[in-house]
Amino acid sequence: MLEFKQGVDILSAIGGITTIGEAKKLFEQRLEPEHLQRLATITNEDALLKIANAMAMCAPDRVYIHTGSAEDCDHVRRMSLEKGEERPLAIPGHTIHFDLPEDQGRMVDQTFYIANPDEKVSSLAKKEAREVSHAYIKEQMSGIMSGKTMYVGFYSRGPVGAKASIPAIEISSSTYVMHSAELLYRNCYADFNAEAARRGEFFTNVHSEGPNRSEDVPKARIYMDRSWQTTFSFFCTYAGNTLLMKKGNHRFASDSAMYKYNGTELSEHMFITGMTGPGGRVTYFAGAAPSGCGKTTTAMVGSNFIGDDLAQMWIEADGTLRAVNPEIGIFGIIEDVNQEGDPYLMKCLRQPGAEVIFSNLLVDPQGKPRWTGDGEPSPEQGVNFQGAWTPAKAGVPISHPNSRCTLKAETVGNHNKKVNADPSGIVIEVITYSGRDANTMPPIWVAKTMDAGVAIGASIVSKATAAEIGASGVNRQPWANTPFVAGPLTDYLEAQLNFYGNPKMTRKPIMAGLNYFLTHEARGGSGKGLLGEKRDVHVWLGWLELFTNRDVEAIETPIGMIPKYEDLRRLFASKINKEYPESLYTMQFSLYIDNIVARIDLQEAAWSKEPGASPRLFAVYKEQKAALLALKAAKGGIVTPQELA
Ligand code: SPV
Ligand code: MN
Repeated sequence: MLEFKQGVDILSAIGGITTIGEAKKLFEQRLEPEHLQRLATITNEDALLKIANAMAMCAPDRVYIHTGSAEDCDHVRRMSLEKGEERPLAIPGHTIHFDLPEDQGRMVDQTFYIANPDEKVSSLAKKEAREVSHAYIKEQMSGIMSGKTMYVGFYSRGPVGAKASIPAIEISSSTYVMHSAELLYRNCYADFNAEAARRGEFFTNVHSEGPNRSEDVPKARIYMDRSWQTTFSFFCTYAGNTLLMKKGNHRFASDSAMYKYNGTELSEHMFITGMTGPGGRVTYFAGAAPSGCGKTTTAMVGSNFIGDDLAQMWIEADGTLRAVNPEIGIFGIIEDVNQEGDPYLMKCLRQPGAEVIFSNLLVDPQGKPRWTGDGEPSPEQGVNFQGAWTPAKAGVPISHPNSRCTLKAETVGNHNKKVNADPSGIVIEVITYSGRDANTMPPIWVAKTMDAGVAIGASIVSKATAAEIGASGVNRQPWANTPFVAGPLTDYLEAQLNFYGNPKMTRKPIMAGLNYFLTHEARGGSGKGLLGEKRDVHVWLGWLELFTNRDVEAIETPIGMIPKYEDLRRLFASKINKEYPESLYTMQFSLYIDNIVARIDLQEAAWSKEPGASPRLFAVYKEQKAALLALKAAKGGIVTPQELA
C-alpha cells in the first residue's frame, strides 16, 4: 500500500506557507494586477497553496498565469524565441530547441522517488529518504527563479470529465517547457476547480532550468514525491526530465490506479489507435512498447490515430474496457522518420501548417531540420546539439538518437480529434505488448486467457535505447511501463490481474504479443537484418483487427494463437501490395522452443525474486513450459506453423 499525504510536504515546508490567508497575501504582494485577477479563477485551496509555496521557494521576479488563450500561447512562443530557448526555422511555426549535450534523455541515475521510511519502491527504480531529498531540494531550488518569470499552467490529463482524467499544474521558468505543455496537454484553466473536485486529486510539477549550464547538470535531479503527488526538477531542460506532466505524472497516475482504483483502472505506457476493418468498422487498439521501440510509428499506422504514448484506462458500467489519451500531442523520436514509413508525420515536419518544436537534431544553413534516417542525401554542414557540424566531425551523428519532434496530434492527417476529445472514452478491443526482441518470439501471438495476456505484458524484454541515459544491454521491461511504476512490481502485477480478470469487465479485449525485431540470423538466415520491414506492421495490426472480430481463424500453439499463412498472404497483398512467400512465414512463425523456454526461465527467475508475486503468473509460465517441452519431445526443437495447423 502507498499512503498518501504522509511525511513532510516538502514544497510547503520549504515555501513555508501553510494557510490560504498567507497564500493570498503573497499573491497580492507579488503578482501584477492582471495575473492576480487571472489567478482568482482558481479557488481550489490546495492548488493555491502549492502555487504560493512554489513562488516562495523559487523566488521568481514575475509570475505569469497561463490561461491557455491564443494570446497567452502566442506570448509563451514569443518569449521562448526572445530568451533563445527556441530558434526559428525556415518553415513558419517550426522552431528548434537544444538541450545541453549531457541532457539528451531521461537521466535515470538522477531520478528518484522520495520515500517515507517504510515505503516500498519498485526494484527497478531509485529511491531517496524524504529528509535527504528535502534538504537537497531546499539547497538547490531556493531562489532558483530569481531574475526569471515563473509560468503557471493548469491542464487536464485526458478529456475534461472523463472517469480516468486527472488534472495537473505545471510550474516552470522555461518557456520551452510551457510551450511543449500547450502542444501536448489540454489547458483546463476554466475547468480546473471542478475537475480537481470530481477526481479528488491533482498533480503538481515544479521545474527550473536554473542557469542552464553543463557544469550544473551533475547537480540536476528529477524527484517524484508520490505521497504529495508533486514533482521537482532542476538544472535540466530535456522534456522527459522537465515536462513532468508527462512521465512524472504518469507515475502518479499509475499509483492512483494501483492504490486508489485497484481492479478498475490502469495507467499504461501505451499508444491508442483505431484500425478500419471490413464494412468500415473501427477497432481500437492500445499497445505498450518500451521507449524508442517504434510505438509512435505503430500508432500512426491506424486509420484513427489517437495517441502515441499514454493511456488512462477504466472499466465502464457497460462492461467495456475504456481508455482516454491523457495527451493531445506527440513528443516523438525523430530518428528514421521518413516519407516511406511515416507519411502523415513527414507532412507535418516538411510542409507549413503544423506548429512543431524540433529538438536536438541538425539545422542546415537554410534553416531546414535534418536527422539520421530522414531519407534525404546527407547534409554538408549545420548546427546540432554539439555545435557546428560537418561530415568530418568524426563520431558525432547528424542528430542525437533521442532527438524529437513535438506537435499537436490534430495536425497529423489520420488523427481522430473528435474521438480523442470524447470524455466517454474509447472502447479498447485489442491490447498489444512489444519490445526489441531479435531472436525469440514470433511477429504476433494472441493469449488464450486473460492471465496469459497479463503474462505477455509481464514478460516484455527489450534492448536498451537512447531514451534513457546510460542504459545498455537487453533488459526486462514488464508492460513497457517499469521505468514509470513506482511501487513494487508485484503490486503492479496484482493490479493487472485484478483489472483484466475483473468479472465486471464483460467485454474482454484480446491480448497479444507483437515483435517486429526478429532478425534473419535468428531464424537460420544470415546477417543481423530484420526479417521483414517497418511497413509490415499494417498487416500485423490488420490481422489482429480481423481476429478480434472473428473474421479469421488461428493456429493454436502452447504460447497462444498465431495467424494462418493464407490470411497473412491476403493481407500483405491488400494492405501493402507486397508478396509474402510462405518460406518467410515459416521463418517468422516457427517456434524455436529452446529460445522460448529460456525466456520463460529468465522471467520465472526474475519474478521469483520479487516477494509475493502472484502464483497466477507462475501458473501461466508452468503450463506453457510443460506444453512446449511436450511439443519438443514430439516434433523437435523447431516446430513450424504448418506442423501445428
Ligand atoms: C519515453 O522516453 O518513453 C518518452 C519520452 O515518451 S519521455 O518524456 O522522456 O518519457
Ligand atoms: Mn514514452
